[in-house]
Order: sequence, then structure tokens, then C-alpha cells
Amino acid sequence: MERTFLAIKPDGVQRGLVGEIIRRLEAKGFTLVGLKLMRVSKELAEKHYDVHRERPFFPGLVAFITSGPVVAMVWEGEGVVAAARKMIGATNPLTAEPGTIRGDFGISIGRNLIHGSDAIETAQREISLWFGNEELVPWQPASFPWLVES
Ligand code: D4T
Repeated sequence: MERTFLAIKPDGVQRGLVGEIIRRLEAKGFTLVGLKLMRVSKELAEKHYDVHRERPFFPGLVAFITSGPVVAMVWEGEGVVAAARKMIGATNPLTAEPGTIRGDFGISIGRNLIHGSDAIETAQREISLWFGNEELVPWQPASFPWLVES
């Protein structure tokens, strides 16, 4: 089953949006299989954002993601990688569509509330970077037959 990595960034945690964000993903029908509140080390932040290492915003991005608690999550479901990106919205919250998490709750690209893996391969890399296998809990919600046609 497809999985994605999502992380509520320090701004999302500080603004009290953890419950709202988890609520949206639960209500949609995806399954939470990994969850932890953590302080991100500089080493983990730099590895996570490695593709942006040469970009001018990289130091600020690392400083921001390590500045407060982050909620790291793994969600499961058919098509969850692309669907979660859609629910999150465009990188810049000012232009993100209303109805998306960034579109509803943000105004600044440097405070865009949540990260979501951008492809299945990226999700696999990020899940193994952020979670140990023993931290993931495979389960099937009792509502599953009411969400997915067998
Ligand atoms: P993440 O990776 O956080 O889910 O965001 P996106 O996938 O939507 O966007 P991204 O990888 O292009 O950017 C990563 C991260 O960097 C911040 N950022 C980005 C920034 O502060 N200034 C910028 O100009 C850009 C492009 C926001 C998200």
C-alpha cells in the first residue's frame, strides 16, 4: 500500500493546527501509520532538504525547521502521495487554493505549515530517514470496506 511522509512544521505546531491537519487527513480516509512529535536536529534537517542545499533559502529553511517541535507522520492509502500534496496546496500559501491547508491557513512561503513528499520514491526515502521500521504500525481501520470498493 502506498505511503507518504508528512511533517507539520514548527509554525503549524505553534499555531495550534496539529489537530486540524490530522483531522483533514483522517476525514479524507487515509490511515495514520506513524506519528511523533520531535525536535529536528540540524543533521536531519540538512539531509531532508539536501536537494535545496545550493539554494539561497537553504540556511533559513534549516534554521526554521529546527526552531521548534515538528510533528512527523506517515500516512497510508491508495494514491496518498499525490492526494496529500493536493490537500496541502501550492508551496506559496498566498497563491495556494482556498480549501487546501496552506491556502486556508498561511500567507508566507517561509511559513508554509507542512511538508509532504512530492513522489513515491521521495516518500520512501523520507520515511526511512525520519522513522525506524519499528515505529510504523500497519493496521486496517474498521471503516476500510466503507472507504474502498473491494
Ligand atoms: P516542502 O518540501 O516543504 O513540502 O515544500 P514544497 O515541496 O511545496 O516546496 P519546495 O520543495 O520547493 O520547497 C521546500 C521548502 O522551502 C521553502 N522555500 C521554498 C522557501 O523558504 N523559499 C523559497 O523560495 C522556496 C522555493 C518552502 C518549502
